[in-house]
Amino acid sequence: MTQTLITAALPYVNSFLHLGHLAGAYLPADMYSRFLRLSGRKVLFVCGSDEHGVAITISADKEHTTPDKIIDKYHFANKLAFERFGMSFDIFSRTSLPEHAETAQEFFLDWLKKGLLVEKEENQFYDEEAQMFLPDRYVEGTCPNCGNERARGDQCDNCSANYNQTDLLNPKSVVSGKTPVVRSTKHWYFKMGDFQERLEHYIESNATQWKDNVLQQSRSWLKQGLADRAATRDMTWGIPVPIEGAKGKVIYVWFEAVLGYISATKEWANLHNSPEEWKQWWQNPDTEYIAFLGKDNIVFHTLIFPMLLMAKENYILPTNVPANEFMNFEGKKFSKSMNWGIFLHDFQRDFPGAGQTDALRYTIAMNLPETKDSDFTWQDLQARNNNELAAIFGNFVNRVVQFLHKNFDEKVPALPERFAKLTDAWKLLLEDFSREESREQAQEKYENKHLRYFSPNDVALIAAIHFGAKKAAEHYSRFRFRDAVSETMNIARAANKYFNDTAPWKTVKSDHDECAKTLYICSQTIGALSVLFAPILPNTCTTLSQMIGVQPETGEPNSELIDRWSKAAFPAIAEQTPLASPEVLFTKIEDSTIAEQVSKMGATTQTTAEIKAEPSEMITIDDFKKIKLRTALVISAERVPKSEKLLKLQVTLGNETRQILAGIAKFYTPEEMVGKTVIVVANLQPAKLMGMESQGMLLAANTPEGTLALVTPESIVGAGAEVR
Ligand code: B3M
Ligand code: ZN
Repeated sequence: MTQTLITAALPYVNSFLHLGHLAGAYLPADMYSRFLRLSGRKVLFVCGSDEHGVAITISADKEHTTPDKIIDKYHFANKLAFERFGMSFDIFSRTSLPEHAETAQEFFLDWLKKGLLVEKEENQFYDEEAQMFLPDRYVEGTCPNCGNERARGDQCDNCSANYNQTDLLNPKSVVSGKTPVVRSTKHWYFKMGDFQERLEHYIESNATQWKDNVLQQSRSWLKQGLADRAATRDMTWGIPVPIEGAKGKVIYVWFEAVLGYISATKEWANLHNSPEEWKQWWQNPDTEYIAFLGKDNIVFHTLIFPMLLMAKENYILPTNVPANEFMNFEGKKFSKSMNWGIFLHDFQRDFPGAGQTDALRYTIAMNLPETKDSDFTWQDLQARNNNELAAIFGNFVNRVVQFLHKNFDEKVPALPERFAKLTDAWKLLLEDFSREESREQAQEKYENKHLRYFSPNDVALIAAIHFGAKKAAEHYSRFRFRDAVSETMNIARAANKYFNDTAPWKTVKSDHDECAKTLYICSQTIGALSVLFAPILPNTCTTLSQMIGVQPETGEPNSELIDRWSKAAFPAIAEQTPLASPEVLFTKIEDSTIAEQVSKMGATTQTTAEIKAEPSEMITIDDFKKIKLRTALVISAERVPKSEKLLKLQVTLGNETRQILAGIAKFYTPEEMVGKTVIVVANLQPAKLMGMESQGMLLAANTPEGTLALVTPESIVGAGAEVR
């Protein structure tokens, strides 16, 4: 295959982008696109806003506005935030465009013509007060499978079970809060079962290439058997069902949003005055198609979307769907309502520098949830920025550029007569390396073979670049982005070691020719790093290229199809190239900056004045010391019959077990509690509740929404630890 189509899941425009979105789908997709372009591959990188579905209408209700205003607010905000984050989309479209509706309706009519839709009357919840049928997210109730009391209409976030909304227990309308009635309504169901075998074959034919998490979810859906699934909804917001008798009904968002990748490509083709060119991507067997997304979107891209493409015929299918898991924030899931997480536009406001954006990219990339959930912390951002980007990469560049400014007339050194043929020898050395499997082998074999031109230190550094670039490429090709980034940073480490080991500050006096050669090699190394770091640090690599007087190449859209990656280890910067004035690539992030950000985490909207205790509430330190706070591990948990509020917990304080009745049943399920480490008041007089003894009290914070959030230690401390 000669070209690669890349899509990133179309974000719902119901809220701002946060760091979890970037880690789940967008940063990996951008790194992959840039890496391929830098490797000379023809790439089309497609994304856009997902503007239909109940996620939008719920958000509009919450913000007391209308869906069309909500989609504009978040579409443009997200588009700008993506641009500032360095996303190199070829097109960032939106599914509210007429071209998308045309595409979706064309597919729908094709399904009808091919007999893939069956009309069914179905029971659905109807809110008599709001006078509307209730789409899935408009109903909340108790999950029929696990008892989670905050389950949504069609899917339980707690146990991932899928069910018909009328199976929900104790249903409540999200619109009016009332109990809905059941009314019959007609919908068009897609006969997914017709594709069971083809999809099973499709999944298993990719099994050796796809990630386990993706295979597991896809296989479990197939194992349950693909039942008919409603492809329409009773809603006014969305793409109208294009047939008689379907007034007030729209195409179910997941049956049209994935078609948004195709309509976005059509928009791209039109913008390039080549309206038919979209077919060169979607209807061309020479296209490799990689779909990036988070784990909650997997089956819509491995089963639903392939099924719709199979139904239409002549379309390619995803070659790979390298879904990531979730990135949490400071140990907890992102929560807009609890102000827990970092919105991208907030980060960009507080850290506007291009290098700071790259520091965020690097920190996320080094901690991507590729096989399991991962965690973003402010401390990690500071450490990655200060101890790696600044202290390793930035330090090497700064020392070389400063040295060149001071000792080589602000230019890349000319090679002395003695080394006039150095680049020819460099070529031969790389040919030697290309016959070796590992850097260690190559270094040992050749460190004394080219002594006429290269010292063992020179060979070591050139080997680090050659094999580092090769390994990073292998990692990118297997969607192992963390490994690719680590491999690249190791090259910068080798470069720093080279500068130290060759000690040019000495040879500039003792052997100027040797010094010129050393700094020539350092200059070429900066050139190599400006290509190899580009997928991760596009802003820094642009600055770097300008500093060393070369054209920036960072894998932008419409790049020339030149394979710069595999040539990165070979000199690309001419002798005597004039240098621009040195710039600091990464400014140190101070503790105070991090402390300020940490203090904002989960902050309510209350001002500090409102929080200040009244004088009468003031206690002395001795008063406080009377309260015995301890960590406790929850070893069992169960509901209390006839109580909506209480959970009966057995907790251990290390050397003793206590029974505690806690009023948290509305916010935590028994399953969620077992294994949690909580903070308890251990010297509280025992109390009788519902005839049972409670021997202590858990600490929990009130949230702005009136829910409770347990107070837990931020790192593992065990049970019975004193809390002061
Ligand atoms: N908008 C889900 C999400 O934003 C959905 C992805 C659509 S990809 C076609 O998480
Ligand atoms: Zn459940």
